[in-house]
Amino acid sequence: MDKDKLSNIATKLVAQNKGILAADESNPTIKNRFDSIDVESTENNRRDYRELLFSTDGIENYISGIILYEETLYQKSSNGQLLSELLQSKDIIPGIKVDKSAKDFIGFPGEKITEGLDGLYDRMTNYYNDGARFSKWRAVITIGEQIPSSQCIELNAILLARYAITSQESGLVPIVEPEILMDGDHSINSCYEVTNKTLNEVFNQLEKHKVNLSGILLKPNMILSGKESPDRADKNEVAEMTLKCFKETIPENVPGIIFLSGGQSDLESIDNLDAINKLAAQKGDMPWELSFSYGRGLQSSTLNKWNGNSDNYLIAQKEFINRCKMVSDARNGKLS
Ligand code: 5MM
Repeated sequence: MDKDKLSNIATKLVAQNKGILAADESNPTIKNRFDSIDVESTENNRRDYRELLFSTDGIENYISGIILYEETLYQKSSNGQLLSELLQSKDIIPGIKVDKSAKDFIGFPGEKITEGLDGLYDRMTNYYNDGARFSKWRAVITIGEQIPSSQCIELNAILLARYAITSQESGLVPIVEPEILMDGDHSINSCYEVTNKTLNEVFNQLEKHKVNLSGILLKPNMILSGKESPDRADKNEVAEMTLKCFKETIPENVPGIIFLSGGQSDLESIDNLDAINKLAAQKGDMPWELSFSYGRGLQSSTLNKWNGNSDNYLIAQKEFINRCKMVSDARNGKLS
């Protein structure tokens, strides 16, 4: 494991103006997205849609890296070029989702635990040889009646730490993603408390398992009210609470925080990112880059414009580049 190499990649992924596109939907998830526009989730359709995104002119000005699902790493574009090589030719770094998804946490109803440690080092070594330079593992924490349990937080944190050290050993920068879901009617204070507890435990385990913090990126949720909360906090409160929580929990040598968009609408996720960066600039003492690793926040409007119809290709690409620029402006706190 070359420490400098890892931290150089991590730093490049959160370069000014830039962030990450999460295009690593597993097959069940992309099927849900395609169902919403009535498109069948075949291997070709998944390839066509992702090729549309990746080949959009100019995205390299806003996108530093793209997280791929394993299938996509080995797919070729319509003119026979590997999609990962298409990305490299634009100086976009290919990454890979390596977890095997969140499964029911047996004995703890309503909670999930992420699987995927078996054979992980060998898989990641192969991904490195096939061009990937970073990886991602997502843990999911649910807020509800009597949950999350401390067992769920602790075990997910241990698994994130084992994943992260294994990833660094294989040469891939780990993106550590503990997502507190926004499903439910909880208050912003509950989200703050659960996120605080979870991030503390995640960094406790990362340190115990000897993960080099300057060679990771953290992919957390923002501090938000639950989706069904009757009294949802506005973007200014979201920004205040998010930065307060991070100052209390995230070590200064982590180079970057790349938010997920979660269950927010795409515009809400962009507005909140902008408010967070505006406040960070005002405060002036944030040690980490505050960027994005958006899936739905970047893709939703493009997916709808495409609608599975090749006649809409250019219109969809135009939508995508506009959305990339907007999210990049928000990442700089410069959304007008
Ligand atoms: C793009 O979706 C990723 C994979 O999800 P599944 O394992 O459920 O298929 C997901 O991890 C994603 O990277 C993050 O949730 C961020 O995406 P959003 O849409 O929340 O920004």
